[in-house]
Amino acid sequence: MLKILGRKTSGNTQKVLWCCDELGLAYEREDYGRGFGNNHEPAYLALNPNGRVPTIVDDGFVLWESNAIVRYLCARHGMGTLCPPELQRRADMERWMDWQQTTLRPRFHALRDALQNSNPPSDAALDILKQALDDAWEILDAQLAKHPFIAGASLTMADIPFCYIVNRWHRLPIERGGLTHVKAWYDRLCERPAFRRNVYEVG
Ligand SMILES: N[C@@H](CCC(=O)N[C@@H](CS)C(=O)NCC(=O)O)C(=O)O
Repeated sequence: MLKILGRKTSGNTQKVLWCCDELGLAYEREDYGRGFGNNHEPAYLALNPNGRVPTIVDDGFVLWESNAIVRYLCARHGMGTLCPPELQRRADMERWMDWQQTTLRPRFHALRDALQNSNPPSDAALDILKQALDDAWEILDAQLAKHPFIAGASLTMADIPFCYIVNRWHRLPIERGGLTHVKAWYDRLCERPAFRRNVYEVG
């Protein structure tokens, strides 16, 4: 059976848990990572030398990097639903998945870390971080103006990696003006039981 190693409070693990739930996959999950203190033990490092979560083991096949795991699971179990068979449709979705990791994620973490810092930066510095994140959200907002989900009319693997960021961004103590399409998309995600179970209710 598919095994998922990672604490459920980890945003990157939430991508994999939500994905499995949307696909209706059975799996076993074991707690690894912050608080559990076992992700730097030799047995875990032998699977994932980064000592980060999540890692999956699927019939002996070991994979780490959350977005690579989502791609793998969707291609294996969601061909024609979460993963399209057409190469160009798939490349379009993978582009958004990469953009989540390389563009949105660092800007979100920069703002959130600054807000949570016991010695927070000045308002002007916070405004710069917030603007950088809003600039990225604007790009996604324009995409979501075209259709209800990132890559079309229904949920696909393109949406999955955004789960924890859009959820946690809605909980930051900041003004979230505009971005109406991002907000409507988040409301749409929150209507999905699998999203609520694995992301919204965990935080
Ligand atoms: N690029 C990796 C990042 C993995 C990562 O940084 N995971 C965090 C949790 S979201 C982690 O392992 N933190 C340390 C810990 O939980 O002990 C991925 O997407 O899987």
